[in-house]
Amino acid sequence: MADRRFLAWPFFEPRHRDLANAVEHWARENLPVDHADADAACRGLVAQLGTDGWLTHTAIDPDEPRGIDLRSLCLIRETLARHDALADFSFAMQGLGVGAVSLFGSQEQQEHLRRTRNGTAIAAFALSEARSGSDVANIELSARADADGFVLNGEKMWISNGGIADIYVVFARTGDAPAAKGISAFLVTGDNPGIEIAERLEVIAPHPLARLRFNNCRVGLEALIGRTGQGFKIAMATLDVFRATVGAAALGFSRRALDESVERARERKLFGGHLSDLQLVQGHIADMALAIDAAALLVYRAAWVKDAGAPRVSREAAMAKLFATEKAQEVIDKAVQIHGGDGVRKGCVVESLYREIRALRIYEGASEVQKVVIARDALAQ
Ligand code: COS
Repeated sequence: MADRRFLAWPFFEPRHRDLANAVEHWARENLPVDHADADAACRGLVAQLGTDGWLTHTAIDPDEPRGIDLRSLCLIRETLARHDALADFSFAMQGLGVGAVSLFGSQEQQEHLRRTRNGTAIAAFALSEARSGSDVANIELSARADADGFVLNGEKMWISNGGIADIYVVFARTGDAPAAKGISAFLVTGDNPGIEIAERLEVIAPHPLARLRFNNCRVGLEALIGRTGQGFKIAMATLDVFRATVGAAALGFSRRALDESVERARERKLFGGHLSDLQLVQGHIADMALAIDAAALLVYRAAWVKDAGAPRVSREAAMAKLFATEKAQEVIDKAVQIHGGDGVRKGCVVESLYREIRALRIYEGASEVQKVVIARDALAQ
């Protein structure tokens, strides 16, 4: 059972503590699911998370557009991640996928959120390209304006939920303005005949992931999110909200790694005592517990600052994501060490955590990008 004393921290309101308890209860009843077929698992998870109401936290309510509560998102992500990485993935993508619609969408576009919030539509965020993952200002996928709207041509890479999504938010180059100023955001439905799954991508921690090809993909004027040329800022503002939640997922993985390690250290007998009697092992456990609390402080600080109405949380979000994901990698590595041979054995919880954590240091802004954001902020003060 993970340490839950953090719930007493002043970042939270009583409703957050109730939410954390409710989602913990739900996760214990329903997770983990079978991962043998990742597409089927994710479809099932989105449907169930929708039916049971959890996805209402991922996007704004079109009837009462009040904004996204970031502390709730983080609490749900860390709890789901502690029980099942695919459940966390499915939940998270429903938020990031249509994050731009929650934040900048028209009333008509926000109607789509009814379906992502009830789990009947799967969402995806199509920003990265083969030659522009970190360097977003360099994206090449083109959106040419014509009489009826726009025609998209080009490719997107590393698109989570690619292949199973019903709604994509796609960032493309419109007009002649250079770099960041020439990018716009579009809402494209998965049934558009101009979207093709060029390749399904297999990774160390399997989840639906694809390279997408846009082949004369036609969208109407109503597909444009915000105005032309605003796409870069829309992407950055969306990432500012969701990056702290990546830190929260890493925190969930870390907490699970610590729980597994404590159990192992208490049970495993060697040298006439228990693993937990060895001071070097105690040193590992102490490092893990310390990293977890420090990461949690940064994650919930970022969420609290955002919920308190800060106009921009780039710095706080970058610190939370950077620290929580990098430390989770170290925490999980120690957990593998404490488990010895079992730690690298398929089927062992810490073996899967070791694979699951790696991508979090890359996606939604690699650790190096977070350092750029933090350093630019410090230098600008
Ligand atoms: N919110 C609002 N506006 C922002 C912003 C933010 N968080 N960050 C930057 N902007 C604005 C800047 O103010 C600037 O506007 P002006 O030209 O009006 O001054 C404009 O956007 C360009 O910003 P900047 O010059 O900082 O852009 P760079 O090309 O140097 O990019 C980084 C900066 C590297 C931080 C950015 O490209 C980035 O975050 N990359 C990683 C992307 C990512 O997460 N990819 C993963 C995809 S999802 S799996």
